Amino acid sequence: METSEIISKNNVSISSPSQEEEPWDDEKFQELVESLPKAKGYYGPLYFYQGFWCPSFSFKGFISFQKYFQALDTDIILVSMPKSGTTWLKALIFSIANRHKFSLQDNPLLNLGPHSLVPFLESDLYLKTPNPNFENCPNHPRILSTHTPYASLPPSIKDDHSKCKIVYVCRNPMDVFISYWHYLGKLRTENMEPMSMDEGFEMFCQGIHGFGPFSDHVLGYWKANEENPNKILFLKYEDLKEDITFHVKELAKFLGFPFSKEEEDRGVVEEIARLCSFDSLKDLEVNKSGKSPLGYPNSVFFRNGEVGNWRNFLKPSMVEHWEKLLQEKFDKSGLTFNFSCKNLEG
Ligand code: PAP
Repeated sequence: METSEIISKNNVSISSPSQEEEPWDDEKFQELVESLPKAKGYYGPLYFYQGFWCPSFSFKGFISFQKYFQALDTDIILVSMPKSGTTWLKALIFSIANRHKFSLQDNPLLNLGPHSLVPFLESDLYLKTPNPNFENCPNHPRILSTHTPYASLPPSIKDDHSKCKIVYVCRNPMDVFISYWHYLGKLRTENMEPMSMDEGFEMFCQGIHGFGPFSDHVLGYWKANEENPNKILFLKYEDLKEDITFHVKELAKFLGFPFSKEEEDRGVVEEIARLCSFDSLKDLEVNKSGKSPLGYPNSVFFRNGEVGNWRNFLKPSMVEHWEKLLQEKFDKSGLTFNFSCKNLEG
């Protein structure tokens, strides 16, 4: 069933939560869960809520995050679809914002994974408690991360008065799917039902995947960036790969920590880019043998970090089908991805 059909069938509306609402008890939460459309998902069940598919394991965390999170003007909120460059951006933003606190040789990234330094809101901080103690946040100013679609962000982040910054990173959906597929393959347990890549791909195309549909997620932030470019920075993984120095400088400027001429002359921009590069992070002991706050091996966040790796896995017929669907969605937005099948066979 298409997501749009599910939306109309279940009369799902996208509403912002009110801060005055009663705190949620378990019973109310269970009632909500029971009322929601559900899908199998290729890594555990998904619940359809406010127009997106939320992984069941982070649903409670998401509800608490949306209801109770109070943004500070100094907050930096990193948002992404899973597998779009979250780990990379966590490392970059952390290093840019904290570069005056320690030298690069003492950067905590050398001993802690990016996910330990920049926690997820719904699937880490609010997953553990509806009232996280931000005093324990591993970074100041607070750099926090979420996969939540724009329409469902807590009001305190989107508020006209809020001066917090949002950095959004997106990636070619074909690479997102392939990255996701390998990631979940590594985390799958024996008691999960097997699923073929064709079946997983079909679900992704229909928007039935964690925080999907992809197009709604990306377009939500694309439009928000068009309306408010000083608050929301929209980045593409592929653009960072092409010119990381330029984007590190842009990121620093946007966040309000621009590099001085003296820093640029000393090569600080290049040093940060190098430290946060795929090869450098992947080879750190902490990312080879350490664990993320959710207990996943850090190594699952580093596969090959390539652009266009999907060409090794997807058949032209699969790409053609999905490309048509995406083109309809992105048609007038001005946002494009490279779906060229050059190098594909069969
Ligand atoms: P998350 O949203 O679950 O945290 P995320 O970090 O977005 O995951 O995705 C991991 C992808 O980013 C992997 O892509 P791949 O499967 O296509 O290889 C991973 O390799 C890539 N990645 C991780 N760190 C970096 C980095 N420093 N530079 C470039 N790509 C990276």
